[in-house]
Amino acid sequence: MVKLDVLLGSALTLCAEAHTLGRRQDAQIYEAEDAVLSGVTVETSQSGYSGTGYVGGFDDAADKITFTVNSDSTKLYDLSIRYAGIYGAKVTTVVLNESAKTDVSLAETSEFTTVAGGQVLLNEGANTIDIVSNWGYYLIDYISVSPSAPRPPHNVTPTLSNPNANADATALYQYLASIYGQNILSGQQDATWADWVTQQVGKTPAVLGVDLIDYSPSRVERGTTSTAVEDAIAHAGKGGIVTVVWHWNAPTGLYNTEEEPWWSGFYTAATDFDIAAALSDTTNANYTLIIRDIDAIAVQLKRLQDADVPILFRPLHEAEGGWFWWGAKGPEPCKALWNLIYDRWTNFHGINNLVWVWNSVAADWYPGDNVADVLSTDVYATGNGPLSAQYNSLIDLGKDTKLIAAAEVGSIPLPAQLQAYEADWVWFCTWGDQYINNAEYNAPDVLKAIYNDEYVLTLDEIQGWRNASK
Ligand SMILES: *[C@@H]1O[C@H](CO)[C@@H](O)[C@H](O)[C@H]1NC(C)=O
Ligand SMILES: *[C@@H]1O[C@H](CO)[C@@H](O)[C@H](O)[C@H]1NC(C)=O
Ligand SMILES: [Ca+2]
Repeated sequence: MVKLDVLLGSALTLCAEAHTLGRRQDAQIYEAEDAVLSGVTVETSQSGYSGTGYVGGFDDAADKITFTVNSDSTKLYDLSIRYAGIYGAKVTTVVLNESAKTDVSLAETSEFTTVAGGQVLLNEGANTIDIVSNWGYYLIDYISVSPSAPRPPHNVTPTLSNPNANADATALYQYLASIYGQNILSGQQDATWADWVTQQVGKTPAVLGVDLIDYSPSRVERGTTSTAVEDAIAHAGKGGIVTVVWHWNAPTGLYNTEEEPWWSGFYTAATDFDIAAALSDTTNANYTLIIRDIDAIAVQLKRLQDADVPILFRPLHEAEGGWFWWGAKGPEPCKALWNLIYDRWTNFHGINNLVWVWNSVAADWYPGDNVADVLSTDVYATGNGPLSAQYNSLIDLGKDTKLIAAAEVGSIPLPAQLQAYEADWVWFCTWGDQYINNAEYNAPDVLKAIYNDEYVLTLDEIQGWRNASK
């Protein structure tokens, strides 16, 4: 169901050039043409390179450049990549010492330009940094590293964006703020997979993720039922925290073909529903259907509110990827839809148990500090890395005034790396099926070690969280 999230989710790493540029000091440059090349070649036809050339020919998954980078002590560095994206927007993978991986988006460019590649923790002596193909078809001029400046203290907004937020939501937000930078909450999507985690590692995730997908009217009218609300209430009853996503099946315009069945109707590819057209005129029949759907989900949110369950609520997720219809027409209609749902649920329906979780990284998609409480992104890289490039991009997006969450992951970040990189994700939520139950993403011993690490909070360790920050 999230296959496309996986293929394209990695593209969510967006450039945080300002972040790196602001911090750059003593940059050491490593020319690609002087590094160890595997399956790639030195070229010179694209002008503007540094040194004696650049490296191209990333056309095979295993193609890579291996840089040997020296450090005089163990410390954190900001990595930059100088590249040209003359064949369009691509993604590359940065691999530190053959283990920690970070996916970095390379926007389309007509000339060489520099992009932030996140941070790398280099040990004293020689370290290796690989630039591995991933989407391929880009040109690499050099990489550079410069010691990271220490992260200044966070400056998290003390109150929720909704002035009428209820005591449950406020307590949840204050609890999250109280652990921010000290711990990470463990999380798992889907009650079945949360149970699986409990059986495998002997610890239960603190956060349960549920999906309101099957309450979408265009699915209900085709016979779907859901226990997402019951699952959420049950987890809250055990002292847990709940996060909610909504794969909103388009209200109408589902192709419903063999390739694009009605139950894929949240994908852009499965519907011709046009969010920009629907929002352009409030008397339009499709605007009415949008409202119908928002109101249908309000019924479910109210059940949670009535059960005193506050929610980390993440609608319109991964919008900037464009693979879901709410992001298919660019940032403006998406932001308008966000403002509409925010207003309708809070002000019209009086739903005040929500902590609003925004899930895109790019600044032009961000609806604003006044309608978001947590910034988040979804990352499906393997390697259990700290996802520091994405974390730093979200710090920049919210100017470090918002909590930051890894709302969907494949590979869970290693706690030691999170601390070393100061990547203070306040929770992670692993997706189900092959992401949690697959050694490629999370080896069984690694999963056990993560869930038993002191830095990682599990259900037993968050009991009484409502009163913890009072
Ligand atoms: C990376 O690998 C090199 C060589 O194996 C080793 O000397 C270095 O300590 C490693 N660095 C990290 C951060 O693991
Ligand atoms: C509503 O959306 C459907 C599906 O995209 C489209 O066929 C129809 O023309 C739209 N209706 C209006 C009034 O725009
Ligand atoms: Ca070069």
